[in-house]
Amino acid sequence: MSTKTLAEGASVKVKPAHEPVSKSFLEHSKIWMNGKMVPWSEATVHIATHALHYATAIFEGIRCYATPRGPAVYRLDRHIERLYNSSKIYRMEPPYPVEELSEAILELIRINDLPSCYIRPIVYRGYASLGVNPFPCPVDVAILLMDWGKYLGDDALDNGVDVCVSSWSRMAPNTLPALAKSAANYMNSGLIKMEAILGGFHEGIALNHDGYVSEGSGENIFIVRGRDLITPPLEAAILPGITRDSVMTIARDLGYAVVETNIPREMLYCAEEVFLTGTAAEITPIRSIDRIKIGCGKAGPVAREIQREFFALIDGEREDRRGWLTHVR
Ligand code: PPE
Repeated sequence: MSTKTLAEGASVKVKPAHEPVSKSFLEHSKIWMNGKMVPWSEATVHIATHALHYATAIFEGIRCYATPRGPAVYRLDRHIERLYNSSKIYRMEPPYPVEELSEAILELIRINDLPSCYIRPIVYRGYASLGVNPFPCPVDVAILLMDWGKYLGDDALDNGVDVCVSSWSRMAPNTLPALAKSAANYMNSGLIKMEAILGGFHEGIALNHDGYVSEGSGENIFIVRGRDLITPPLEAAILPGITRDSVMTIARDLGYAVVETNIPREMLYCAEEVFLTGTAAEITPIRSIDRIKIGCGKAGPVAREIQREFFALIDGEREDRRGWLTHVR
């Protein structure tokens, strides 16, 4: 646990996402596949799997945190709801009731006896026949547990990251639905991410089809202006992030005004603070954009305040008033 002192003297503790679980441990873990607990080595798919050729897959990324009351899944219901909604959009709803899939996640964590982990449920078109038409192929479901430390680097939460505005845009409306967390959308994310890495940045921010700020390759984005927290609206081709929703709720509780509106690119450069949100990225401050220093060039006080509230729930320092944690045991 690292402790940072802000200019104003407030002490901020940022908890690591979870204790690391070794790769070899995970490779001996069980994976849930179509209702069965399967050893890691046997959880394979055929090369003719439809999803491999046509990206016919929907997935989620969920964190299970180590809390004082044992492992707890963060906002499980909302993630499952988004998984089913994404699947509905693509006419490939999982052949299991919501409750069964939620329980399967909890059971998998129990069976693998993990204190914390990153959960990756995936719904995909399996093997029947190739060709664009997905209908003949079965809808298969799997749940994989992984270890995922800090998404954008070990010190990202404390020190912030350097990002660029990507030359790639997010999907235009009527192309690929941005509200669905589909594998296909991540080909776009991959282009944004590779360009950023090759340019020496931690992450890339994409604009949308109209040239307004959309989101990072795997995160939503917020800017701070005084007591206002501004974030692009759903129609800016963003994934409706669950961390985004948590941050908006926490910020309102703290007395900030949350505004969902189009953000012109240049507003990023002049913001007092900019930060990214996501399950993997949690709340990651941005210290520079296109090599222009943002605010004081380090994690700003608003991002730190929201981080503190976010982790206070997980650390058991705040009561879980909204039922955001599902305890595994
Ligand atoms: N936008 C995108 C494009 C995105 O991928 C994520 C999550 C978000 C916003 C934030 O959504 P939420 O997690 O519900 O707050 N990205 C996942 C990681 C992507 C990856 O596999 O890499 C995640 O954070 O789990």
